[in-house]
Amino acid sequence: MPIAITRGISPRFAECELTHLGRTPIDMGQAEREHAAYVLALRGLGLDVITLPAAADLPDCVFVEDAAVVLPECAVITRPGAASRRAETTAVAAALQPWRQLLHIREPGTLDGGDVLVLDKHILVGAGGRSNAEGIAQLGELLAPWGYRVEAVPLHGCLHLKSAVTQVSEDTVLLNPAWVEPGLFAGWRCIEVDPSEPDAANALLIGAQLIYARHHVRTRERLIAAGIHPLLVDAGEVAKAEGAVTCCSLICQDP
Ligand code: CIR
Repeated sequence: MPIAITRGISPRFAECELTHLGRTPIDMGQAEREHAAYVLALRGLGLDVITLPAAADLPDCVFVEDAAVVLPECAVITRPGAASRRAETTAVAAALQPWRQLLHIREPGTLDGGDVLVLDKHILVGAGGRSNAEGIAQLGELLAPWGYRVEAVPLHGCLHLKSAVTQVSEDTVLLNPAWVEPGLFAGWRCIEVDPSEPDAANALLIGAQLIYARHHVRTRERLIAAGIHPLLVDAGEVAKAEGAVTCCSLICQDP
C-alpha cells in the first residue's frame, strides 16, 4: 500500500519562516482541523498515513515535503535552505528508512523538496532561493545512476518551484507564468493560474486524483474546464505560512 508521511503542527507555527508574505495571525485550532481533514483525504485515497509528532522547536515542521525527495528507487534527505529548518530532516529520515534507500545532500549544498518537481525521469529544481547550485548538482549526481536528468530552473518572485508549477494530470501542468517560464514545459499541456490567484499553482497529484486548496476558486474553474476535477481541502492557514497542499506530505508510492 502506498505510504504518506505527514507531521503535526508545531505549537510555534506562528514563528514560521516567511519570505514573500507578511505575517498574519494563524488560527491554530483551524490549522489543526485543516490538517486533520488533509490526512483524512489522503487516507480516503488509499494511502497509509504515518503522522510524525510535531516538534516544539521546529515551527515549520508540518511542511515535510521540504525535508526529502522521495522517488521509487530511493529518498534523498535534503539540507533545507533556511537554517531554522535543517533539524526537521532527522525525524523524516528515520520515518523513510524502512521504505527507501536514503541518500543525503551535504554542506555546502542546500535543497528544499518544495523546489523539486519530478516529471517522470526529468527533474526540475527551482534555483536561487532555498536551493543552491551545489545542492542541485549533488541531487543530479545522486540520481544519475537511475537515469534521472536534473535541471536547474530560474524562479521569479515565489518561494519554491512547486509554488509556481505542479503536475495536475498525466499530461498537464498548472503554472503561474510570472513565476516560472512556461517554455520549460514544451510537450505538456499547460494550464495557467487565474491572474488574481498567483499562488494557485500548487496541487497534489496522487495517482489520477488531484488534491487542491478550496480557496483558489477561479483557477479551480480552469482545471474543471480542462476536465480535471480536484478533491478540495481547506488550506487557508498553511497558506499564511507560505505553505500549500504538496508541502504537508511525502508520498511513497509502491516502488
Ligand atoms: C518556509 O518558508 O519554509 C515555510 N514557512 C513554508 C514552506 C512551504 N513548503 C513548501 O512549499 N514545500
